[in-house]
Amino acid sequence: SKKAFIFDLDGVIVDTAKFHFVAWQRLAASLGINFTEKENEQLKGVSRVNSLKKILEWGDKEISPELFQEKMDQKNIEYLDLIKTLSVNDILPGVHDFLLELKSQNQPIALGSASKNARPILEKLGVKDMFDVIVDGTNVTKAKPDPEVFLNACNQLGFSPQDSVVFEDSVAGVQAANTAGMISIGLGEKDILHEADAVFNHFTDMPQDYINTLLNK
Ligand code: B16
Ligand code: MG
Repeated sequence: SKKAFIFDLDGVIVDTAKFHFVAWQRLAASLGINFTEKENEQLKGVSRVNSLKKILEWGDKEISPELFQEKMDQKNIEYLDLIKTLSVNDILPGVHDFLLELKSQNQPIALGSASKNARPILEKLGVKDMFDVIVDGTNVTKAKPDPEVFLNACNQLGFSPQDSVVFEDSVAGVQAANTAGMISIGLGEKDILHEADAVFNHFTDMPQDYINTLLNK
């Protein structure tokens, strides 16, 4: 039987977190704020607006709405510059093979990302056409841990949440999948993503037995 397979983008399909980090760090510095890697961890899966709000909060700084908008634009320009050389070589280990396996079984595939840059990134990676449905930061109003992004994806694919599987690298994303009543699979560290139904370091660590169970084979 079929399931809806929903993938987060940053941290699951491609490691863009390192580029978000550099861009946010430069931006924070321009405001005289020190921004650490630990803080960056908390921004994973968080929208651009909410990320800047958090950085200002941590730096105990207030700025005008005009400057806020300017800083958001500036961050995205930096980020786009950092990711301009992304290519098929940047797809995380095992992702492409797993997508191919799902495709060969005619399993529906969706993207569920907070990023407004999701479509051009999937294009650079050469996998955009493998997605039947793309839900990203341009379609969604409520950010993870709100389940909106994943519910929207499974609705568009015509599946119920119980028959949907979500792959996530962020705590907020795992919580969103759980709240939606979906199967949540964490990609990353077990102690950080302990709320997920299962956690693997990479797709290459996901045993074939486990994949078969997901596919009810
Ligand atoms: P953008 P995901 C999220 O993507 C990132 O994890 C997060 O760090 C970023 O701030 C957010 O997208 C917004 O991205 O600035 O490109 O719109 O993990 O939900 O795929
Ligand atoms: Mg992510």
